[in-house]
Amino acid sequence: TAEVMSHVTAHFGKALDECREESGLSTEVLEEFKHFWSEDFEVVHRELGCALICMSNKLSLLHDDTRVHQVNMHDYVKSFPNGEVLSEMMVKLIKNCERQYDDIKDDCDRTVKVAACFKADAKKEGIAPEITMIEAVIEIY
Ligand code: BOM
Repeated sequence: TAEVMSHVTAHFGKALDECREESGLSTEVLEEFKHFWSEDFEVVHRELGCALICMSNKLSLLHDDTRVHQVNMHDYVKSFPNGEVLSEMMVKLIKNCERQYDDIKDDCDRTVKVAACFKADAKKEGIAPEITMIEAVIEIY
């Protein structure tokens, strides 16, 4: 659900600051991670892909080839309130997006495409959070 996704986003977004330097993602492109879900934020910058890899690695959510680690992602999402209702759907959507962009060799380029695909599909499935929902839980983490 979007409610659960707001928790995951609020927690996951905390890793952004640690990853700014190595990813080269400027605050002009993305000031706070919650804006990832904003209607008018376009998921297109290669640096965002690099940042997502860096952030995910801090939480051991990826394999060495940067594809999602299903077990760890499952456990991570399940660790949030009501997480078990979102974890399977989330892994399913990401895997489905990974399949569509498997031919892109550059890890950062591929990951930003996967992330854009995931954002679009999450909206279609009604599990994309509103910014206000993320703001409501961001102080917990
Ligand atoms: O093969 C690439 C795997 C990387 C997946 C990253 C997709 C995540 C998109 C960004 C949105 C994040 C919101 C919550 C945290 C999810 C881990």
